[in-house]
Amino acid sequence: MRLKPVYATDPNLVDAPLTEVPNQWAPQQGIHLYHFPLSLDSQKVRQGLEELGVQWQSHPILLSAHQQFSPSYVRINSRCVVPTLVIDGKVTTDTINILDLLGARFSNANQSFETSAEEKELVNYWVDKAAGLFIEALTYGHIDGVKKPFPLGNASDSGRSHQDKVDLLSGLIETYKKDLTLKAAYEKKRAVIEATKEAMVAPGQMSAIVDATRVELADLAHQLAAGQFNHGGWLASDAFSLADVQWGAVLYRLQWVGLQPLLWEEGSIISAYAEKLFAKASFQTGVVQWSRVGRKVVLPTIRYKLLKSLRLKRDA
Ligand SMILES: N[C@@H](CCC(=O)N[C@@H](CS)C(=O)NCC(=O)O)C(=O)O
Repeated sequence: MRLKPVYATDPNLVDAPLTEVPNQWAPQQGIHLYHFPLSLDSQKVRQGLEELGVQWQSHPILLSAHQQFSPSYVRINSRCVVPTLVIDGKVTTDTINILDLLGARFSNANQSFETSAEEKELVNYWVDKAAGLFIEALTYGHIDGVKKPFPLGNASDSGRSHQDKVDLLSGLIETYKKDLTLKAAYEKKRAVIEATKEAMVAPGQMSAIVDATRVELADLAHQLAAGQFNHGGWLASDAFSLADVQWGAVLYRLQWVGLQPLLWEEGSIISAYAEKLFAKASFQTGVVQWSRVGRKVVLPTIRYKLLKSLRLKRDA
């Protein structure tokens, strides 16, 4: 039974994270983030950038229009996922890896994410725990009694959106069969999506994933009560850390998809922690302001699709 995302459990199925790898297809100057407004991992990295006070250029990759599969993007991130960070033509992938790099490069300026050596171990433990939650399944999978918000409502249809991606990738593998780099990226991605879909639709899977998540949240409540949070600090340290960046986006997502009543009690220590996380200016700028679905996702997607069809008509 699969209870965690492929990226957290199967390093052999996905391309290894890149750290500052020169890439001729990437912008050669400045700090650039390729991201999707509603993506959980993009939310984490945007908050990290805000927290560190880093100026960055935004490149939205519309997952709603499957832009993560466009050849120009796949040449930068062969995992076909967001986010991707580019600094002066050098590519860094994988959310945990990107946040570590940002912390190492930019934390001196304002001491953000600085934790003691003992705290660091605990911070990493809670970073990995958040990254191991199967948020993709909880977001898209059908859960009895839970009505997903717009625009997810339709996608929560027993793996239909994942099957659409598998079909699209099969077409791309055929189209790009002579470009071995693209072909390999699409084949790997198709295998990841097939494994993810299976983990959402097989009988009993979704309820097992909900139960496993509830256990993790009980651990979270325990740590909050026993650790620094109870003394005016944060999850794993006195100062705000990368563990808090991870959990802020996670709790916000679980609330948004209507899972809070199944996972933690209203008014509990988790709610108090969530409130403190969501009140941070970096969270408001990096996460909340990008969550306006109409303006940030629906309109850009319509615009992109219209332009694409106009271009196709013109070329015909
Ligand atoms: N944690 C991995 C995976 C990231 C990931 O799964 N990103 C999602 C959005 S949060 C995505 O791009 N999904 C698009 C797709 O799988 O087609 C990483 O940071 O590289």
